[in-house]
Amino acid sequence: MRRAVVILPTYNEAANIQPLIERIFQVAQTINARWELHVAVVDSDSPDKTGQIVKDLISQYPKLHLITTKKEGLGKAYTTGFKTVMETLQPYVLFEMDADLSHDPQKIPAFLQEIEKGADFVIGSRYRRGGSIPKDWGIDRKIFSISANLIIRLGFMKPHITEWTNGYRAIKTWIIKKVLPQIQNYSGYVFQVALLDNAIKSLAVIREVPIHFVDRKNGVSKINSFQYIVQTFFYVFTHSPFIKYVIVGFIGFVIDFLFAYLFIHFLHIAKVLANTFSAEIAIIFNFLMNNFWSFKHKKIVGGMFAYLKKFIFFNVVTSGSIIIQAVGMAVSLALFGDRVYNLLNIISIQGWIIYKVFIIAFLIIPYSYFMYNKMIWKEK
Ligand SMILES: Nc1nc2c(ncn2[C@@H]2O[C@H](COP(=O)(O)OP(=O)(O)O)[C@@H](O)[C@H]2O)c(=O)[nH]1
Ligand SMILES: [Mg+2]
Repeated sequence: MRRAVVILPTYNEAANIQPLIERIFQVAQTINARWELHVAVVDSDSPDKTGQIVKDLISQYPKLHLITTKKEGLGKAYTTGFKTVMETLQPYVLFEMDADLSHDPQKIPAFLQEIEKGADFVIGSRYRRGGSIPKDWGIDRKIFSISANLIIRLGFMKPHITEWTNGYRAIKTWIIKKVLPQIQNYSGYVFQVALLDNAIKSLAVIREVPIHFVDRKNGVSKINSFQYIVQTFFYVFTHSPFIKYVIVGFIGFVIDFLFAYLFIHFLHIAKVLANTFSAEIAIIFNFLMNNFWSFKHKKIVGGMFAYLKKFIFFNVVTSGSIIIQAVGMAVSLALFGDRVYNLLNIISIQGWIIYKVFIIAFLIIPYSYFMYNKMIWKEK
């Protein structure tokens, strides 16, 4: 029999915690005999005595546990909970669930079913078909939640993962063990994004089940929206391989120009040769930066020979972009003409510059990113 432990972080959930625990243990009676369900409440010393309510319920529910922590934010509560539960209960799966009745325990069997089918990390998604956010949310809250998830999805180039921020999940213990060192410094709500990001980078099999999110009826939300938005965007910006790859590409472009200029004006090397050298320097820079920064979670292994092989591939992929540039430019010139555009009658700009920007943004960047992920920094 495998053990699943539902971790419920609480801060002032006195009005919600008892009905929630009762509902979870009702569901526990209906799940198949392969699973044994426990509940661990991680209470940050709530002044409203949430902890005491849980303590009083333990005699009635032997599979209920209470962990008490200081008030240090949601992320810290979860990491403390994970560690304690892994040491004391040897779970196979850990659940995250809000304790304000926003997450329906009836969904637990659906999560376990996905685990049994081979998932390592099951996300309860409000944005998958069949899931929902509350109808009565104000338009501002709807726009905020939808766009935040969309931006994270695109920032990480993982469009098939529809939900990053919600905390109803089932996660196999090995993943938590593996990513704990990377996530334990995220004390706030951004912890949820960091946990999923690290699980993906650990090659966890991710699945989603649709959920209906219900607004809390008792108590108040503890989220600090402003801090949350800032931390989330900062996290995506500093951890997205795609954004790093774009930054590296841009710096590589500047390096190419600088060296070409240097070679031509100071070393008086012929222009064609100078540009060939500068391009190769930029290519070497891009290769190293992508390997040790953008795609460092999939760094090349296997010594000098493996590096050399991948570096040659890298040059082949880069040659591909030169061909795309050439064909793209020829097609653009033929379609739109070799002419000057007057933008709002303020500045005039040569057509080829506009075409080049579009070719780089919509063809070269996606092409190279796709090829790097498929040929050079493959998931192992
Ligand atoms: N232990 C603990 N739980 C927290 C803390 N902050 C939030 N929670 C719990 O995390 C869950 C989600 O928080 P909530 O305030 O409902 O956030 P919202 O749903 O995003 O508005 C609830 O069960 C909270 O009680 C904290 O600092 N410590
Ligand atoms: Mg809530």
